[in-house]
Amino acid sequence: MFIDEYISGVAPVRGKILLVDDQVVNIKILHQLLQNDYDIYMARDGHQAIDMCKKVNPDLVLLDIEMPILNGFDVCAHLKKDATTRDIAVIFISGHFDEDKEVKGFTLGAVDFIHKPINPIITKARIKNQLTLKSQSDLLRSIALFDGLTGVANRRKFEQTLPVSWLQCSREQQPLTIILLDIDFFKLFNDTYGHTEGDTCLKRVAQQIQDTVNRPYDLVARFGGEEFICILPNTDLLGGTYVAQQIVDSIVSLKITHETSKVSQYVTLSAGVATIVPARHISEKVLIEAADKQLYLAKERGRNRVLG
Ligand code: GH3
Ligand code: MG
Ligand code: MG
Ligand code: MG
Ligand code: MG
Repeated sequence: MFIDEYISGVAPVRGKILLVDDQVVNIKILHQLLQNDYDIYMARDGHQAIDMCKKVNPDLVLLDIEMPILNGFDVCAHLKKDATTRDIAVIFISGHFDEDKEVKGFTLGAVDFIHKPINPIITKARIKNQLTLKSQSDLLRSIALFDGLTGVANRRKFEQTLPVSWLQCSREQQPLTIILLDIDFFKLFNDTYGHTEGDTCLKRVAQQIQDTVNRPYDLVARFGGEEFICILPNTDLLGGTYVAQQIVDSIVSLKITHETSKVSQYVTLSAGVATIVPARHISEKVLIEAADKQLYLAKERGRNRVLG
């Protein structure tokens, strides 16, 4: 996800709505009401609803409460527990007004309730309001967590993600790898071509790193000025070093001219790689410091290289 998509409006303007009801007739009514304004997806039971949420990432779910096996409350609780579906807005559709049920629904994280038989005009208005709120909070979240210049995750997002990956790898006794990347002689690049060209270079480098590191649980973040950091869960030192070398090679192949660089005629990167099988009693700092040390050595040994 890149912040520019939100700001420039490249992201789809049509909201995505998932309709969940065990009775086809109810889905049909809502579908007819909403199909002209939104992209509509449908699910007939709770399990299907959860799968669809993960697959299509809708903006909003209209969720029936009374369903066999997994009812609407169970589905909502499930969505709110999972970081990948937590931000989807949930509106419950209920057969009749029931105070206790509504309180329960809101406590679980629903944003609204609609009662059957539905009033088409009010339902449409409520849905539109909720989708507006959803897009505003998506925008705020992306501004808070993504770097405004390069579009990759920012330091805050990195600091939120590292403990999650740490815990996950610690539970599974899997290695966790960090790659720290730093552009070589970037001060000279700015001095030679100016700060605006420097910014353009940073964007291209960030995009290239992001394109190279693309497994679902990996993260690429801007760590500081011209430094980037990658989190690679379930990756050992060999795998991490391989990815780092791919990044370093791919930056050279961008052929961004850097005539004052002391290592190449093009912009290059140096990389430090470190791996650990995390445990709760070890601080995450240890891993970053180890990668930083390797990066320092990569610089010292000539730059445009990976050390791990
Ligand atoms: P080294 O190979 O040792 O890493 O040398 P370097 O010149 O890249 O390292 P140094 O830390 O001396 O300089 C980093 C430069 O990155 C200095 C700073 O002006 C530039 N920089 C940091 N953030 C930005 C930015 O947002 N835009 C631009 N254009 N330049 C930036
Ligand atoms: Mg039902
Ligand atoms: Mg630096
Ligand atoms: Mg430096
Ligand atoms: Mg540098």
